[in-house]
Amino acid sequence: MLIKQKDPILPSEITGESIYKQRRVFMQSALGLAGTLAASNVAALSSLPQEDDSPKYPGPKWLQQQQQQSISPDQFQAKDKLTPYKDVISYNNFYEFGLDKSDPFKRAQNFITDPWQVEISGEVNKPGVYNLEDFVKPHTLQERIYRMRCVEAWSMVIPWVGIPLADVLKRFEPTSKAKYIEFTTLHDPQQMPQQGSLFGTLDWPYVEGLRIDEAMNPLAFLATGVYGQSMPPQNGAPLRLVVPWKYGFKNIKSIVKIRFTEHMPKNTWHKTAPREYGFYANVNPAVDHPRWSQATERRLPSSLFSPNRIETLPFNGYAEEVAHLYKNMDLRKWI
Ligand SMILES: Nc1nc2c(c(=O)[nH]1)N[C@H]1C(S)=C(S)[C@@H](COP(=O)(O)O)O[C@H]1N2
Ligand SMILES: [Mo]
Repeated sequence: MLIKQKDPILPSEITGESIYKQRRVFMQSALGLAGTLAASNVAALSSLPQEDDSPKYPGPKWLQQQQQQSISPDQFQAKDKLTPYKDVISYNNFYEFGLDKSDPFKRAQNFITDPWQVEISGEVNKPGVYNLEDFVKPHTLQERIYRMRCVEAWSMVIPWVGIPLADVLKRFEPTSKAKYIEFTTLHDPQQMPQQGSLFGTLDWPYVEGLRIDEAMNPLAFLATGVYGQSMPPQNGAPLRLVVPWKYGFKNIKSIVKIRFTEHMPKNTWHKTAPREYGFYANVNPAVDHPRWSQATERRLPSSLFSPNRIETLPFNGYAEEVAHLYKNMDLRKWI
């Protein structure tokens, strides 16, 4: 990955984080009322941190309604301090919109994410093209607070909204030949300037994959939003993968295709630099990237004077949940 020796732009001057936390406590107690939300509570649920002037992304009506009906905080709630909303939406990797961390925020604001369809194909009994609404509606939205560790050695803590990947995949009835899942990002050079660039960066569209047992692990998540609302375009609206024990590049954005396959998919970064990036990409402080150490990370927000460098944990701190998936594998080889 192209590493920029720069400090993150927009270090958090104002954060909406404390208000957000209060709201979450409120939300949990409101949800405790066995679904009897008064209209006033519903209004409170949909309100976002007011002191933060960062843009909000309302998303489609049906999703707003679903968010207001219920977002259940489930068991996966990292205790780490949340990365402020401002940083989550303005320090991004989304190469389709440019290579600088600030490019996605600057260039993705008009990205059309509604209507949206997802094509399901390959080794399944129920292939088809589904409207995002039909894809998401059958599920209860959950909130999960996960650490996200980029392979470039920075990290964030993000409150995602979304649905468990396993629940979604099972609906399409995978056949016994489905050994891997392949995900593909939208290809639309009209909207994604870097896809039309003559200075080819990546082989578009962006592709990622998981082994089926990884995809079925309870941690694997399909996110439709952050901070209690719909996904900002720069974060991969309207649907992106979140696999928190793996390096950030596995978390493919703006998904339009999910294919069940017998063979290991060729993921974009592995194709681009096979000696530097593998298929598995499990966070591993013991195996350095050929060009830098993976032993520590900069936890955002971080600056020159306050780098906030912390130790990187095996499987990004999720070993208990996922280490068993790799027990017979040499993780120095299978990077
Ligand atoms: N389609 C697509 N998905 C992508 C990327 C990308 O360039 N294109 N970048 C990846 C990388 S390297 C990281 S670290 C995360 C960043 O997610 P965030 O911008 O929401 O923090 O998205 C991942 N998903
Ligand atoms: Mo990344």
